[in-house]
Amino acid sequence: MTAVTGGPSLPQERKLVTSIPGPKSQELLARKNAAVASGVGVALPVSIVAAGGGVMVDVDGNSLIDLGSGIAVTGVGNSAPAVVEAVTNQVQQFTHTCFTVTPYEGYVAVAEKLNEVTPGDHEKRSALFNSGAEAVENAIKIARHYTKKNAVVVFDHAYHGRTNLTMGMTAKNIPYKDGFGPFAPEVYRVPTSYPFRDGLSGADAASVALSQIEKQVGAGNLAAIIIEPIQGEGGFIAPAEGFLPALQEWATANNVVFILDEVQTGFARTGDLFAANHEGVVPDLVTTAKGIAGGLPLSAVTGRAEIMDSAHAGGLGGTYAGSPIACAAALATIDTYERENLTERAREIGAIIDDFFGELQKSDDRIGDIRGRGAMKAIELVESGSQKPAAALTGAIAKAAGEQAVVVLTCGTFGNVIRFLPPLSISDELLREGLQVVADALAAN
Ligand code: PLZ
Repeated sequence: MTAVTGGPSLPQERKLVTSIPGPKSQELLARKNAAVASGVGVALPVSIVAAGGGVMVDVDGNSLIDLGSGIAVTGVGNSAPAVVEAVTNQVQQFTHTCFTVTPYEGYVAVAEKLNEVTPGDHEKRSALFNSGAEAVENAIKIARHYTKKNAVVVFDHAYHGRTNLTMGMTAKNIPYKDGFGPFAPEVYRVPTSYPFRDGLSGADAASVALSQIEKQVGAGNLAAIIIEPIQGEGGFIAPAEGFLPALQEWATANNVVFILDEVQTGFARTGDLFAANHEGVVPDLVTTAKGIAGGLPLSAVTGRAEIMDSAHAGGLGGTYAGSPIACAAALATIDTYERENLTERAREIGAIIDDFFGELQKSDDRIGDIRGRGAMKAIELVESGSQKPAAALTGAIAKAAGEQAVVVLTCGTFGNVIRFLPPLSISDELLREGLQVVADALAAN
């Protein structure tokens, strides 16, 4: 097969030329199984050779509709032209120095941009890293250093990463934690707001969480509260209105650093540049990654100058942290969100998904809940006439959609949520076609 160039000029179509996975993808899968550690699983074993707009093309020539964006990363689209150009220019200049050895402008420019666009107009500083987990680890380091306290509060259904500290902060045992302990100490878990299942108002859910924090941890020991404004891997759980502001208020009153983990929700995905903005919540620190750099590995902690500056020189960093290539990509990516008004596009995508499943829900009560914001939407599937999670059905739908050349991801503590995270560069037609394939799979199961 001749090389296919990715980006938005790829034919925007769903096309099946073999069964999925096709023979060449299966060859790669066999090589993968012989060469790659089994712990590194794959959701859909198709071998991708090009991607852009709203499609991914595999080695067998199938063209798949992408409803996952590589887990909320390629918001601007895969191989977005501005990103390709910025990265190409940067690799021709220099590829690496290590910012903490000899600095360069791209890192500083990304920090300036993050300080400008993240929630709140107070004075801020940023520090750059490689992955979401690394950003979360560093946010906790910084909060502990600033407050001189140790404890960290996390929530039911939380996901914060796969490193030792962030694994302990993550709620779900299988597959993230099982057998991988012991975990770091001083991490305490409290109930979240899960309107579909707890039926509580935001204020009531917050008072449950806060009273548990006061009784079991104590503000005098607590360095930070960290929460995803919409929980991602845990099931796209959007808290009831008022929950996040109540947590923030309590944290501020108690000298506790309030951290929002916007690794999955960040950068236009939810119909605003950050999910915090929907309720006017201003975190002390915010962690970002994924959508920040159009597919290149970059993450950040951004927050109040006095908190960020409390760590001594040399206390924060990493060999590749804030790579010049990833920084060039980030500047082009953030500019693209703004230039192409992708927050508006995310809201349009959200409205299409809401309408589509809202209609379907009228005749299929297995769609228990439709939730999320913007282009971060999900359906929670239950057994008919109940709230019992329908995990097997959810898995069957994702599998069937994959076989019909639509990439969808599942999530949720109970494994019964189908999530939609399309690239914001997808067309309405492709999006609707992808949703219809999911609906057909639901009808057939
Ligand atoms: N915080 C809110 O969503 C990453 C992980 C999928 P990394 N989520 C996808 C998997 O199976 O590993 C995530 C997140 C939130 C932190 C992270 C961690 O980001 O870049 O994967 O380390």
